[in-house]
Amino acid sequence: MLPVMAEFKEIDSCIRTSAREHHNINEVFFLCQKAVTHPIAPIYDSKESNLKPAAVSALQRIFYLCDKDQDGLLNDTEINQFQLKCFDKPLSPDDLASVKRSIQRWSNGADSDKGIDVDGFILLNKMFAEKGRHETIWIILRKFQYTDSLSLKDTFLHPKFDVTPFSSAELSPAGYRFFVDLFLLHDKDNDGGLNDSELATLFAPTPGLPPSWIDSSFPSCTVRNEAGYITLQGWLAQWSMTTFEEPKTTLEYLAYLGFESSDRGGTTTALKVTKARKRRNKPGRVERNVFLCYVIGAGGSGKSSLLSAFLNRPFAHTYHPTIKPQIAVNSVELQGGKQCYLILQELGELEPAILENQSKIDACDLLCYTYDSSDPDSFGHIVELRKRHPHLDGLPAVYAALKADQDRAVQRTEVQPDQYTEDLKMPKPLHVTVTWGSISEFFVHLAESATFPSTAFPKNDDEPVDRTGLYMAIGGIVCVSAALVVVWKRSSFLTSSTSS
Ligand SMILES: Nc1nc2c(ncn2[C@@H]2O[C@H](COP(=O)(O)OP(=O)(O)OP(=O)(O)O)[C@@H](O)[C@H]2O)c(=O)[nH]1
Ligand SMILES: [Mg+2]
Repeated sequence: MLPVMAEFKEIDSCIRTSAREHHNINEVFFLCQKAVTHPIAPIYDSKESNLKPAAVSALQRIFYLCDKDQDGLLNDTEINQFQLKCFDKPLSPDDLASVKRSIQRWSNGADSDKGIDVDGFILLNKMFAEKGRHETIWIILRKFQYTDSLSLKDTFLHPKFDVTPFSSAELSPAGYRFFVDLFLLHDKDNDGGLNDSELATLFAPTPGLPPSWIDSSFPSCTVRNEAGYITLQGWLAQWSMTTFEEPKTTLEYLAYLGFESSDRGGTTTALKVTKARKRRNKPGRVERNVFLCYVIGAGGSGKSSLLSAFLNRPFAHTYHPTIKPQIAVNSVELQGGKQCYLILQELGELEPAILENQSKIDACDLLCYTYDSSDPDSFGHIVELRKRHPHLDGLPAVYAALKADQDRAVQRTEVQPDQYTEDLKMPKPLHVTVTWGSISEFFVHLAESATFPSTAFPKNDDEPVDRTGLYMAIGGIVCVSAALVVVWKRSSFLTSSTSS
């Protein structure tokens, strides 16, 4: 058999057996079974005497995930954690020393005192394959959720996670913690930003940046430092937005990046679903932390500049009309210190299509109508738009008169903006400009309006609501009723005095 086996490498094993003498009966069935449950062919190329490329890249990814401190080496603690995860038992110090010795011998004396590097790890697995212990490799691969064809299990990448209508997905505290730790681990130079190479190593165990990030020209859609590198604040804002818009992508990347929940609950424990939002103009706070706001208004009214200012970018005089929709996401601190994330989206050429799309409208938390207060032809766009899309009145809205640093022009509309909003029983347009530092207060106002949507709806006389929030509203009701009591008393006094 030996020459035959030497010629046909795909022969897994050969064993002498006899039914009459009951010799090696169990063994032959064991080998047959093993050939099926732990096949060598997908992981080892016997002709080349090498692990196959797909197996090598899976093992490299596993090495990377086990290298918790990202120093390029598995130290003793990391090796033990790996051993426990895969084989449910620790490695004895003697075994550990012998593993290291073998690697050292095979790799021509490379120093493995500090730990095992990725080449050593691959070499170790190659040794398993060569010694016929390839089931060990399969145990490792399967523990890390690989299928028999060496792809990651679909149920692992895409677990069941439903977002009910009128709800949204957000990161849970465990999810935020994971992304904070990941950022800090990869900011090797401690400059508070992830540069291109740091991002590349962070995304090494994944297929690369999520496609939607590339579409929204990441990282330009979120907060960056002076060098242009994404900051921790921007990183968390980016994941908040991804989770809001496509929770499946976040779940997929949590799996690729090695998220492990404390209670073995899987990647879905990093997410949560918000309460369904029913009547939008109901007074009170919406139980969400991530809000989507469409910024709509005439061309050149200053929408893109507003998005830039939201990301703390310096003001630019040059005008580049927006064609593709643009996004800016950042965190905002509400009055009282609570933090939320606001996604500002300028719709570009897709404005009519998005405003006609019911699911896009359902996903939107707030509209920000903008016009250029120095351009007499700017406000007309809002008037037209509201006429053309009457269903927009179902959304809370804020009116913004931009470029307040310039001379105010009389708008060529039938009614002037202040009167227009007053007729709608809406708060008057806020005059703001990105050239003043106080613009940040405007973003807080947007976030507050999304949080307390009833404040951004037409004022209802039966239910007086002030836009400074629910507490003010309650105060208002108390004041009105007190006034009514006084009036009633006076009139009853008058009637009683006249009758007497
Ligand atoms: N003085 C002044 N100029 C501003 C202000 N905001 C924007 N601009 C300028 O107005 C021009 C148009 O601004 P954009 O932000 O590109 O306008 P936009 O609404 O995004 O325009 P479209 O994308 O074409 O719809 C640019 O040249 C800006 O520099 C502001 O507050 N004050
Ligand atoms: Mg623009």
